Amino acid sequence: MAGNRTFTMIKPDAVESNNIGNILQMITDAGFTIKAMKLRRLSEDQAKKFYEVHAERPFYMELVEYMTSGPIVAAILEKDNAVADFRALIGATDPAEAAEGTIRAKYAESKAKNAVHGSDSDENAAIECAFHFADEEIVG
Ligand code: IDP
Repeated sequence: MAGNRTFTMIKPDAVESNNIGNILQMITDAGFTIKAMKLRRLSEDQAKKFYEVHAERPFYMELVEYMTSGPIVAAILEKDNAVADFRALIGATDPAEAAEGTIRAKYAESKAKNAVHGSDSDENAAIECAFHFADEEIVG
C-alpha cells in the first residue's frame, strides 16, 4: 500500500520570485496537510548529500550551486497516496513539459530552476524527511 507522507522543497527560484505563499496554497488546496516546515539555506555539503544519487549526472554541480544560491522551504506533507499525488501536482521536471495547472507549469523558470522538489518513492520520502527534520519537529 502506498504511504501517506512525502517531502517537498520550494526551491530558491520560487522563494526569490515570492511564490512561497502561492505554492503552499496550491499544496493545501490539493488536500495535503503540512506536518513540518522550515525556511533554511542548504550548505554545499548538505546539497551534495541530498542529491548524491545524481552525482554522476552532468548537471550535478549546477544543481548543487543552484540549490545553495538562496533559501529553500523544506516541508513534510501528508495525504493518502502522497508521493504519487504530489508528483502529479508538481508536474514534469521540465516546465515546458509540465501539464497545465501544475506547480511547475505555473511557477518554474526552467528544467534546472523548477520551483519545487517532490520525493519519487516512499522509501526516498522517508530518507528525505529524516534528512531535514528531527522527530520532534514533526507535528503528530
Ligand atoms: P525531479 O525533480 O522531477 O524528480 P530529477 O530527474 O530527479 O527530477 O532531477 C532532480 C533535479 O535536478 C530536477 O528537479 C532539476 O532541478 C535538476 N535537473 C534535472 N535535469 C536537469 C538538467 O538536464 N539540467 C539541469 N538541471 C536538471
